[in-house]
Amino acid sequence: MNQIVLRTAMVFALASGLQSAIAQDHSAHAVLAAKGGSQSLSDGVIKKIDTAKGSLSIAHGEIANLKMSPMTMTFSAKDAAMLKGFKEGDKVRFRAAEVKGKLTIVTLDAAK
Ligand SMILES: [Cu+2]
Repeated sequence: MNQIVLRTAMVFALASGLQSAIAQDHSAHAVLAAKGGSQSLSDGVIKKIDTAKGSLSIAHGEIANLKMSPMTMTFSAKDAAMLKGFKEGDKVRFRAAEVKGKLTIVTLDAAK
């Protein structure tokens, strides 16, 4: 009798463990989907670049995620190393976000 109770308890434990694994899987998917949706890039042209300071000036198009109209402005790079290989006049696709109150380039790609 005790063994049956134990077995039943184990089956429940297994089943609920499986369910929480499935639930976690779903929430991971939701996070990925939300991330993908907010990763849209903006167009721009590099006007000035300071690889030592890790800052760059970009003549940018509309930045939807920051609700910003086209203009030329200076951004900080999230990481100075990400500016390697870029120069003034380069067309870029980038993502800017507010990081600790500063407008920061978090993604920078060469535009084709
Ligand atoms: Cu701007």
